[in-house]
Amino acid sequence: MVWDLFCRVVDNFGDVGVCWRLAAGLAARGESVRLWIDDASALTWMAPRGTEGVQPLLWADAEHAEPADTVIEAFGCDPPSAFIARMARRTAAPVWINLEYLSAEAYVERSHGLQSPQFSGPGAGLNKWFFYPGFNARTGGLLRGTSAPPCPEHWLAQHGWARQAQEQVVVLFCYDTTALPDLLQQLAAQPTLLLAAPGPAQQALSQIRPPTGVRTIALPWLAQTEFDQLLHCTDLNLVRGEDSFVQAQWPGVPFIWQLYPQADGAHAAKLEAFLDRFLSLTEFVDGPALRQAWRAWNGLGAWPERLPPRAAWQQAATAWRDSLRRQPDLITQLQSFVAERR
Ligand code: TRH
Repeated sequence: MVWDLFCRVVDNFGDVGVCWRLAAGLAARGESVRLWIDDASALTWMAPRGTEGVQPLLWADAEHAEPADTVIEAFGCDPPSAFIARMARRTAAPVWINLEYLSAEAYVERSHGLQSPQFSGPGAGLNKWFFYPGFNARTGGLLRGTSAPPCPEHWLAQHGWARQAQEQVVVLFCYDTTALPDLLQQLAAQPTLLLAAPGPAQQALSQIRPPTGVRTIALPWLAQTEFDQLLHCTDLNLVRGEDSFVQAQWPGVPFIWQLYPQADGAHAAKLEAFLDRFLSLTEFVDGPALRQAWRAWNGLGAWPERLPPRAAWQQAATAWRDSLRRQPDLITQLQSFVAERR
């Protein structure tokens, strides 16, 4: 089956990251994907070799294309109106889905799977379905990488990131933050190898001297499959936005999430909603310290005196991962959702 997937890059790499992961995941299950994207530049490092079954195409060229059986717009990105008009003219209307942003808030369960009949505009007569990713069976589930097994032996060393004796390995992928010195102080309680992603993480590190015991390496942009693998080879992952946050939940390794900051402060409620779920499911006794650390990392409070003890935190991350594995992943759910509506 052919899927049309529309992706508009607003900023950063989450739009392209989610769309590429979805497209590659569908292709890995035998689907054919036309990825209509307005700025494919990040794909040069994120997916340098592409993948069979996914065809990246210029957004503007969709104006003249014939719609396929399924049309997905990521994050309400509004496909070109000429394309939507052609969808409405098709004898069998395509299944049209809006893939929404991820949140653990309660509205997601209420909104997942709702339809929005189109009464006016180029798509009049069509139905658009809302598909919400999420953390339980009443949502559309989560995207998983197509590869990334547990860390292969010597993987870090092969990349030049070998850990030295006693070192913990920490990935740092973040936005601008004033909380970095506090984080580094906490990490320095143990010898640490900090692997910093390009962008704000490396810029911030270039302006401070890390405390004794913290060794830093600046990473290049990695292909998405390599980045996924890296998250499985570490002791702690600091991730951001949407897609790296989801992928940091699969290894069963402690993670700290920096949310995409929203001017109206909506990210604060999003953070609490996720932690409420995580802490209640895992019954993590050091929940208050974890919550305080996450809030602090997001500029929403002061650092706790210490990070949660690593063994218990690790156990909680694994329990959480196991619970997520018990629900069908997003692509499985999307395929059934579409099949039921065709
Ligand atoms: O880049 P982001 O901050 O994206 C953001 C958020 O998604 C935010 O919610 C959204 O509103 C905004 O974009 C538009 O973080 P995110 O979501 O983790 O996306 C990063 C992608 O980059 C993810 O797919 C992982 C990938 N990546 C690599 O492939 N290689 C790398 O080396 C790194 C660091 C990331």
